Amino acid sequence: MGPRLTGDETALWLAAARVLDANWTGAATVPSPGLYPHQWSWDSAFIGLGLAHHRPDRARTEFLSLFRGQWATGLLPHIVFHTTEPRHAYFPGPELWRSSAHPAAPRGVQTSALAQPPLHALVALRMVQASDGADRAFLGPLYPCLVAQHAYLARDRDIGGGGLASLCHPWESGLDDSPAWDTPLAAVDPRGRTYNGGDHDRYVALVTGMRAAGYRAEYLRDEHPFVVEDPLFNAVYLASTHALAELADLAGADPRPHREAAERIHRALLDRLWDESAGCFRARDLRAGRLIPETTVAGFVPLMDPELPAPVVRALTDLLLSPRFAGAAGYPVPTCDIQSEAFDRGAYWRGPTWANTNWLLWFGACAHDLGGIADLIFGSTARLVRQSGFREFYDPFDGSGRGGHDYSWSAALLLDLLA
Ligand code: 2M8
Repeated sequence: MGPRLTGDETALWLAAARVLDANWTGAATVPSPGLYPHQWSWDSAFIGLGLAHHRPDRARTEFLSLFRGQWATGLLPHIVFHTTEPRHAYFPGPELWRSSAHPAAPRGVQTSALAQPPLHALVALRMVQASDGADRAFLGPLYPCLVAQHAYLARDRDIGGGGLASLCHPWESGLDDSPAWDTPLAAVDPRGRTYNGGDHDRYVALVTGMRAAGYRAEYLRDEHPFVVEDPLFNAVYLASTHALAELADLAGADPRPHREAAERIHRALLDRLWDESAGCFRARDLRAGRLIPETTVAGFVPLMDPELPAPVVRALTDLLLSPRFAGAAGYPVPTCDIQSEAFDRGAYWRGPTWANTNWLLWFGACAHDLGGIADLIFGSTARLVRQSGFREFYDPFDGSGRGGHDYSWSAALLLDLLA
């Protein structure tokens, strides 16, 4: 155990470490036992933050397992499948993606064909900074993989041409059923499929359309019906691009292309996603050609940008602390505007508080020396865990736990917050 902790914090630390130990498969960490039996991309990044304090050797193995799934295009898939045992059935499994049939997909491992928020370079940097030097050796093989991951986003996903990466599926956002996706998703033809009904048919239809087009970038650019630019994804992309420049220095490579890329993403976030009249960032629907009016927690994540202008930071913090978000929630930060019609305190990404979005906002608050907000988020996250355990998500009013139990990222991020 690393940091100096109070007795109560020590108990929390040990409980979090036990969750990570129990969810460790020998090669990676499952997000939650039973519910999610494979490896998810941004879960692994959050888990890496926690493992770096608890088991740095496992943090390295976790990343190497994930990057085994990387495609020749540079795409780092959002799921790397680890088991085919029927008792671990998860839908959609490898049969939906058929990655083995694709020439750019890796051999010997099955994967999805979507991205997730690219937090990995930022986590790799923190792993190296936290380590005694062992991670430097690990950086050699990892650095080119991170560069390829970012190059894929810049080359194949800048569909709007303005410097941001586009999402082609709600699953790529990490906030699957966020109210922000309701309108662009409603425009997708579900093609009569009946898997689980409703949005699920559209989720599957989006994948089968991509698959039928061989996951080609030209199809995504010209024909795919769901294309959005998301402030959370792109803020994480920007933070990781800054980290990539620092990693380049450590790896003896040229940091300048990454600095230039960061400058481009920083400008594009402000030019394309900042809504001055609303005082927040919003997602842009490229097919409808407009900003999506829903205000969600994703709109605050650009606080991770250290160069965000002071008036923008002020507008964001005012809204974050208002009764629409933290001001009315006993356990901030809810995923959706409490005053929105779409808000639902118990429904997944439509209202509850999550440890991982809290961590992103905590990181953003620290980047701007917003000590009060950082403390508020740290305190809320610790209270949630103390009261309800390491759950998947929490009711923002009474803090009761919802969804999966023994959730890896809730445990891992608590370790990082305590450390
Ligand atoms: C959830 O997403 C998966 C699909 O990728 C699902 O709904 O089955 C989301 O919360 C996502 O952000 C997360 O990475 C994944 C595993 O924790 O679960």
